[in-house]
Amino acid sequence: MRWFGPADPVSLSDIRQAGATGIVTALHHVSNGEIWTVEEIAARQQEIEWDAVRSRPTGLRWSVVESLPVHEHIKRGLPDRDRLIASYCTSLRNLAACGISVVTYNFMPVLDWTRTDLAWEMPDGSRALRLDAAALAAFDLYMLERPGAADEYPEALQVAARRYFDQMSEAEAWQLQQNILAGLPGAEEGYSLQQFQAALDGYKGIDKEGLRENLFYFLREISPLAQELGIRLAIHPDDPPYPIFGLPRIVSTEADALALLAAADLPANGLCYCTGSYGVRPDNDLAGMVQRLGSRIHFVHLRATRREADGSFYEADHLDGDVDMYAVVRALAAEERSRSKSGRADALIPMRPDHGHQMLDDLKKKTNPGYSAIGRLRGLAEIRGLELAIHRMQDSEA
Ligand code: DNO
Repeated sequence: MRWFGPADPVSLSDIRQAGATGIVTALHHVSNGEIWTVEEIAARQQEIEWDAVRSRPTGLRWSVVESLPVHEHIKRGLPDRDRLIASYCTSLRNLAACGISVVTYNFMPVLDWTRTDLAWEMPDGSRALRLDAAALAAFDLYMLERPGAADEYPEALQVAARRYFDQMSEAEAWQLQQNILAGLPGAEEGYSLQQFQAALDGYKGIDKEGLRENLFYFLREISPLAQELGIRLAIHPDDPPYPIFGLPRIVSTEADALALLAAADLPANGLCYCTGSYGVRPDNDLAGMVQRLGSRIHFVHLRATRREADGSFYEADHLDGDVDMYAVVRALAAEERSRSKSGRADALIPMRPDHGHQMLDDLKKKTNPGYSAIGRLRGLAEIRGLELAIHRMQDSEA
């Protein structure tokens, strides 16, 4: 399970009790572009793995880094990118020296994941994250007033956005802006409206092809080193998996994934397979992608969304979204089996239950949106049960 470090209201002990064994975390206090030193990595590792009060191992391991962030200047291909990539490589070397071998990152310009509503009420009273297409357009068209934005939305959505905007109270408008710009858990940046527009302007002249070239450049630089160090790189897909705010997106589909894997064709250059992100697009065949790309999947996020007619979506229960979770887990289990047959050292693919509803006791607590304890515990428990049953079935078939 993911842990945001000492400030996370969900403790390591909570995570252990949820049934997790691996910790997914980052040095969130080190700013983007700075080097992760061996001292800092080892100290965090010690905190996760050693129970100092009882003088014994906690039973947890820091198994995955999420994320080692990629600097905006690398994404934009600015002249100082070589220096920044060299720092990134030093961090990879330091992680390898500490025995950490899976590193997640993303190549989304400006914003990490984006939602408009962080407490959408489900019929059972729990709360979910949601992206409302009209709210996003309302923010873009009437609050940010981004030049050229109107050309990017279909007529019907512009009308819905206007209605949405006109109905909002000032407090709701402020909340919407916060939800989009303040940075969701794990994001490194937060912006004011002006800062945001300036950050968007930084991508003027960078289209899909340009951004892709910058990713490929980065991958060609870091993949051979990762391969040599025994580090498996896992790129997180775009969330949502389509362009927003006029920014190009390049990790949204199977074709995108294939292209980036081919750009540096080494096993180390791989994917973070996030079913919640890829699954927002009906044209992504989620189980088929595991069958076809499986050997390069180094980390898995399991989560399901439900799509709505206008492009909105919300985060459903893990087993109750548009994702066929049974088919995905079955394909992953088959991939693990084939790895283990061929003697691959990484036969077990790390997985975390991604997000969860705010529910039960957590409704009374301050929680990190998407990252409260109980909803994720529920997701983990359901997925582990599913996995166990699939393993048993595959055993009896073998
Ligand atoms: C959201 C997460 C993302 C992810 C980064 C990876 O819950 O999936 O923030 O960690 O995009 O770099």
